[in-house]
Amino acid sequence: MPSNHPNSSVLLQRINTTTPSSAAAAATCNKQVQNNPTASVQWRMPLPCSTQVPDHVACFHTYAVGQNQCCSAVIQQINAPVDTVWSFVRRFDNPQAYKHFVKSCNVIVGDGDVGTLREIHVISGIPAVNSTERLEILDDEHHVISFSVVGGDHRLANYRSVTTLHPAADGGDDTIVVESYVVDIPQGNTKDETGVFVDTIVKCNLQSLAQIAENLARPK
Ligand code: A8S
Repeated sequence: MPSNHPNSSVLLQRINTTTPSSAAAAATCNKQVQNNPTASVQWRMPLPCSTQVPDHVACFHTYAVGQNQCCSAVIQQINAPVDTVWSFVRRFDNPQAYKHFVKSCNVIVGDGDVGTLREIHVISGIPAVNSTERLEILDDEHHVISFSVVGGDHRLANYRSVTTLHPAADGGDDTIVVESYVVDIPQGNTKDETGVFVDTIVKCNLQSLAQIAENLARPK
């Protein structure tokens, strides 16, 4: 690996996801490292090594993943400026603006700051009814939003996701959206099945986000 690569430390962490390097990965990202040697968590960054993301973005997508958990990421390039895409993504109170599986959303506690709780109801045909979700990060400067699932009638216990936006490196006005998550593997399902299920939902959401933002950004 070339030592002058701007993201070299991050790449190293992504390749070495086993316990010895986990402390380094977490420390670089200012995450708390668990000292319990018997704890069966691995620090993981579920981004492909071929994906060039700024270091501060990569850190947000670093997770402590338990043995019964699944962790993955979806990346979507959108032909619209970051601010346009962010105007949809930041609206914790209005996920249905681009998430087509969401039928309705009500804020039940809070006013849009970290700690705000929303209850969403999903459309029929999905093995879920509703979900209670907590806003964990809302960073308008760095374009980072994160929420966790804290209740509801569905199979995705302990779901937590982080979505970041950054401008595409290859010029133009494109935005790169990175959405990663960690979730418990439901009883009766494999890690692969869980990953396919959740990746599909996240991909649908990001494709819909792309369509809406590109439509708004397109010259009339
Ligand atoms: C999101 C991401 C996900 C949403 C999942 C993965 C969910 O809303 C749906 C089906 C489920 O089984 C779980 O960003 C849950 O919203 C569509 C109800 C949480």
